[in-house]
Amino acid sequence: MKFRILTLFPEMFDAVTGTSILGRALSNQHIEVSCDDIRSFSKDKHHKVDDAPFGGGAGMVMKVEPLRDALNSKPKMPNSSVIYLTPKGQTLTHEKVVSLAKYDELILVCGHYEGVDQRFIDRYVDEEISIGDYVLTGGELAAMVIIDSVSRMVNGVLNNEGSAEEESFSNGLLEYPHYTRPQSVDGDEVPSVLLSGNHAEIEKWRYRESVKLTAERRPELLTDAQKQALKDNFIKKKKRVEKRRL
Ligand code: 4GX
Repeated sequence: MKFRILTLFPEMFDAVTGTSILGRALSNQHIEVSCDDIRSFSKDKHHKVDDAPFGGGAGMVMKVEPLRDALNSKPKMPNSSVIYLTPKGQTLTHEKVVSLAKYDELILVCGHYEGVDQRFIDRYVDEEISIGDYVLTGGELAAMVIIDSVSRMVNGVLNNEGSAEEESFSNGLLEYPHYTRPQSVDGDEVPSVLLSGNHAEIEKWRYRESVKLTAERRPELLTDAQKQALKDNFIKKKKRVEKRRL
């Protein structure tokens, strides 16, 4: 997977290229990250990349020509998508991340100021994506969220086989809680089922914890079947309590 970024602040991307899992993915050539500095494509003597909005109003708008020339400075791969990061875009979800991972190249356009001239978006952008309903100072951090989340869906990037599948959202649920050594810390114990060695019971416990947590925090993620299972369980428990009382 190749990520190509059009930005006014290429040095910001050192944050994702130098470290940890993405650093290794780069050295292993599972992913590739390159930046094109939009300012270096300005033909203006002051390297101007923005101008006042037609119609008036506050702030500045990024000009078409430097963005266009930066984009056209390299050939696109055949299976690529040009993405503009903006709060107006489709909100990023796990499903969207998975579908973006199918491209060979993602070209990420990072805007600043009040945004970019609409004519650049209309002519060159394939899709607009938002990473959430809040406003950043520029598109760079949003582009890094795309790079990070899409990279881990690329084969070979995560070394522990299957772990991208096993976690939150791949099964549509929030993840069950995790524990590690020591077995007791400050009087807080690990749930005993996890020490039992009974893998079928452990799997059941984890699934139930996932469903319980999702019901508490993100009930909208539960399927009708999962909600029904929770209700059935609740009724069963109530009946057990009633039986004990008799
Ligand atoms: N998810 N930003 C884009 C420039 C801008 C301003 C106004 C269009 C209209 C963001 C987000 C985000 C900050 C990137 C403003 N573009 N990007 N930038 N939320 O907040 O992706």
